[in-house]
Amino acid sequence: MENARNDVRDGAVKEISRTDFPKDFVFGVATSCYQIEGARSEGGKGDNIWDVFSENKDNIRDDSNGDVAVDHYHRFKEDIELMAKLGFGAYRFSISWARIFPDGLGTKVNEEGVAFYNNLINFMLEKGIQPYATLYHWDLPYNLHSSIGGWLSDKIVDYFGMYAEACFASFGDRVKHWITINEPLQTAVNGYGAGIFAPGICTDATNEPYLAAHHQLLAHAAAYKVYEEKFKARQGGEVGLVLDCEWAEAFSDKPEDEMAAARRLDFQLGWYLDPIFFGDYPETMRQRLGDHLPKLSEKDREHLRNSVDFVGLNHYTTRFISHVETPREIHFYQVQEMERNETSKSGEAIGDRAASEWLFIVPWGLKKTLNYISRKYNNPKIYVTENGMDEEDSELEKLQLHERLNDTKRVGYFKGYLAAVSQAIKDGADVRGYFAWSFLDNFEWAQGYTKRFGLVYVDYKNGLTRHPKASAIWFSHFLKGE
Ligand code: PNW
Repeated sequence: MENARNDVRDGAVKEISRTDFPKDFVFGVATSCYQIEGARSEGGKGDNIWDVFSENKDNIRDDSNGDVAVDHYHRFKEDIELMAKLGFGAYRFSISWARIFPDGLGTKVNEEGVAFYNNLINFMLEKGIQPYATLYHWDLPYNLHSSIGGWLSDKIVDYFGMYAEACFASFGDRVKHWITINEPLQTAVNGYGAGIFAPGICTDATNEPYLAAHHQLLAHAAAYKVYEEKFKARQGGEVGLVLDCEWAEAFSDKPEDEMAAARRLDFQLGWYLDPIFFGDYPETMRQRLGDHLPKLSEKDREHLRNSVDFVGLNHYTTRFISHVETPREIHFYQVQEMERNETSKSGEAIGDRAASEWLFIVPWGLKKTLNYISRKYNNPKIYVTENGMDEEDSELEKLQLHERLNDTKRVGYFKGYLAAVSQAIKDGADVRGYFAWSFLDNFEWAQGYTKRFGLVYVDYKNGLTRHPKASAIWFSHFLKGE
């Protein structure tokens, strides 16, 4: 057991090279529109829930917002050129729903919004970069929130279907990899439970997160169905869902800790993948949540069944999980009857910490997560759609620019995690690609600009200029086999 962990532990990493991966393995970088685009009211865009959520300064740590963000809307050519120069073959970006349908209602496509993404996609292809497009990365058109209650309403399913259809019709001749929804868990738990993400709802955390998740699943299935029925034969692309999952390592070999760790994985991945691969929510969730967990009708099950061509995994970190007896509360974390630990039973830290308090550097956790998905869900095609670490802006502020760019810890992170991916492939997991989060420093949601996840430094105080960090240069050498 210890050995299995040590082989990819940070610091003990053998040099990883491009040849450790299959020839056609895809390497890319990832971003999302609200975090980078800016241009809040340009090009006919409507407001989304993050535009409005960030107007309340209490919601964002540095009182900031994405009104300008890193101005990718106006600088996309420079950004794509840099990506190409570094040698990345793919780019995972997201489409702003409110640029395509400003009020979300799906009545009239906003042609200016379509034009922006056409330009972006065409420029990527011109530079030899394959587009991986996410339809929903947390930025619901505000009108769909205020008029119908957003993800709490079953009406959202049809609206999302219409939006997906418009995107497939407009961009599907060139985009061959689609992600319907990014991390439905975060939207459900933080958007509709804890209220720390838009739309900031925390009125009924015993029911609403599960309802919001349910509707996201059905919306995903609706989009998958539209693609299958109307576009797949002609366009030949694939559609997947992106889930976030930190690895859950049992705190001890006591059966109750092992069961708690297994339960933790059910509450992260099984919540979404069990309905898709096995036809229902995990039994562990049903037992604990009872009627708080919505029921899937026969029709829902039929739509959901096998509704992914690939599984997208966003993975950042790992925790030890131990069993705790908790009073029967329905809140997402308590109801799992577990506790997350940052140190092992023998008191050893699970890994070095990055800037975010939840992010510990534990490469072996990615290998285990990939192997788990592969074994449990009959070896689906997997893309690692996000993986990366952050640094604290206020710490970097104390340094000269050239020192800020010397992100050796991040280089170590990528080496370790890439080695873990290559080991999972050797173990038999069908991993097809890897996307580093994030291409650029950007708006880190409730943390504003205080956390930097980029391979490329953005100088917020000097005209938003871009400066590749050591990790970007390292990646570039890695990709070119140097
Ligand atoms: C992702 N966790 O969210 C998002 O997709 C990105 O938009 C975001 O910028 C990035 O990670 C960094 O935070 C996460 O609890 C949410 O392990 C939760 C976790 C990790 C990532």
